[in-house]
Amino acid sequence: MVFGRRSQADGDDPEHHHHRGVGVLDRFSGRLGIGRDGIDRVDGVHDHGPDGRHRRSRRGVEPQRLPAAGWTAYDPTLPPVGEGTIHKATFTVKEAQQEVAPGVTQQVWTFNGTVPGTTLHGRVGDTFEITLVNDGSMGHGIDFHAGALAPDEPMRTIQPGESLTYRFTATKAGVWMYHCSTMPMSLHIANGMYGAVVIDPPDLPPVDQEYLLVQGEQYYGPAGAPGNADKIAARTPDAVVFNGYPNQYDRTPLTAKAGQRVRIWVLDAGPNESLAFHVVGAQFDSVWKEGGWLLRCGQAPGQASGACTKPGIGGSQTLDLLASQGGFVELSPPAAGHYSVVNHEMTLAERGAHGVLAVTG
Ligand SMILES: [Cu+2]
Repeated sequence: MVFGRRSQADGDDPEHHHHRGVGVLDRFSGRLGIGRDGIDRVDGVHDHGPDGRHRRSRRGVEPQRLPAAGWTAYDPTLPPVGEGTIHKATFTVKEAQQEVAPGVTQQVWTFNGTVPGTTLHGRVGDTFEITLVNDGSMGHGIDFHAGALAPDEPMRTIQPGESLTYRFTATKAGVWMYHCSTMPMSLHIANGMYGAVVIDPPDLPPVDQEYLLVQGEQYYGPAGAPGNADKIAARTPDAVVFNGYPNQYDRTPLTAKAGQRVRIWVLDAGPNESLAFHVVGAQFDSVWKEGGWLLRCGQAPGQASGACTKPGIGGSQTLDLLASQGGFVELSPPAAGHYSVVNHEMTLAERGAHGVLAVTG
């Protein structure tokens, strides 16, 4: 099954949305390093252009700024597995102007118009038949890590107006990256050409809340232009983001109830930075990384729910992922509160790889 979507929650009421966002950000302003006077503590001070006009800091997002009216968060909910074992989808490459951070508009390159691109979710053994259509202005291609095959033909670059069919069978579980296969890949990925294919392990128990966070990086070029290749080469991202937009889940948090079982799938799409995935106030009782359990909560035989009835002695604080790697963590928030979801490489959290899991009683 395929899904490409934006959350509709709050989408009809940007005013309400923004009010809620401001409150959440205020609550976490200290942690984000943003003072109430609006001065950006991430870089220390703003710099000023030669004409004396206030300019963006060279690096560091400005989370106190509001997104444009009508902005909605990328839906972090993992879409359900589709019916059947053969999943067909069209991935259309589109180059478009998008607000990639509050007050920052760039030309993004996308699969199906969103960053990350359409999420695919299936089971081990499923076959995916993807038609790639290049509606852009330059060559693009695609590489699905979820299937093993000779890359020569399916991963070839196609020119504007061309299409190809990419067929693979997902023989192994994982949260697999896909990305544009055209050089320079660092630029094509940084500009938004990445996404996830989630293939469930066969015995995965259901949980109460299941989310997917894909980390990406932003290297701003001039307004309305693609990303800056020099910044990419220097590995100096302006922002590091979950699901395409810095700090978006500070404004529109992930949600759960106290005691519920929460699974968060995470993928580090890079192109360059790593991800030390941590949830403030929580401990992971189960961690699955790159095809296997690092830690697993005891499950009673035939147990229908995902409840952790035989918790083990060991716990985990952080799932470590290099560019392209993925996995999931499971946790049960013990009480109502606001649990920050962060890249614990703190400089990257302060550049936007930060959100909130809002837990109610
Ligand atoms: Cu591309």
